[in-house]
Amino acid sequence: MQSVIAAKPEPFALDPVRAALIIIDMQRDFLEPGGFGETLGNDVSLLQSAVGPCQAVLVAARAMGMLVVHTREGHKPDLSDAPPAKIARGAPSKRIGDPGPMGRILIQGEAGHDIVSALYPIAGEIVIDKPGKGAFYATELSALLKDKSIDNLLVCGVTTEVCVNTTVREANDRGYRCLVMADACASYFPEFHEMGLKMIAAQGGIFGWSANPPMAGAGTGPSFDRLRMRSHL
Ligand code: TIU
Repeated sequence: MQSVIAAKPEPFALDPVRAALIIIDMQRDFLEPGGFGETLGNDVSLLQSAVGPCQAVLVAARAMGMLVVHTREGHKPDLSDAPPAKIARGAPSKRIGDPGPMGRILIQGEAGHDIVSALYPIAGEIVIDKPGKGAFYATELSALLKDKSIDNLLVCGVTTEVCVNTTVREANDRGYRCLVMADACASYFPEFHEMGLKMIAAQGGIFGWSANPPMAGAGTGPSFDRLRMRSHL
């Protein structure tokens, strides 16, 4: 059943059979103290605002039988997929691969690399491990979506202007229609969150659409319409 979601710059027609929900990098390394986000000098508590709205979107997507994809940014234990320029960047308190309170920073298999418990994947959902900011670079995501004839993506997660934006730009160039769930994204920089969303929907939707997800705890239903989607901006 097709839904029409209130969105910027115009309503977004959603056919759940041809759509996937992509939840970007809702990992302990970004959301909890002691992980990669904090080593970069960020206040990780700023990302908590996305958890409830992501849960609401996830509940709705599961109720609609939509394909759900979770992504995780991180690297192999031997760092063979971590560009030296990425490891050397900035002046973090700990570098990628260094030991931290949640295990080695941004390394696959460590506690910090895992998805936060509130949004943990269930059986049948797909987890994509990505070495870059975009979910398409050096991953199996393109092949997976093509195999399932999916050409519409609902995107949420963190951070708005980094991995969410990069993924939406990659997806847009590959022909996907992307709807970014505004309140279900967050940034360490509130002004970048706002501008990151505006950049996507400006110029008639140059990279995609933006909308607000259903209110957290709004319940389940067969379509996003019934979950009282709110227009963004
Ligand atoms: N630093 C920052 O804002 N983000 C990242 O490094 N990765 C993601 O956004 N996932």
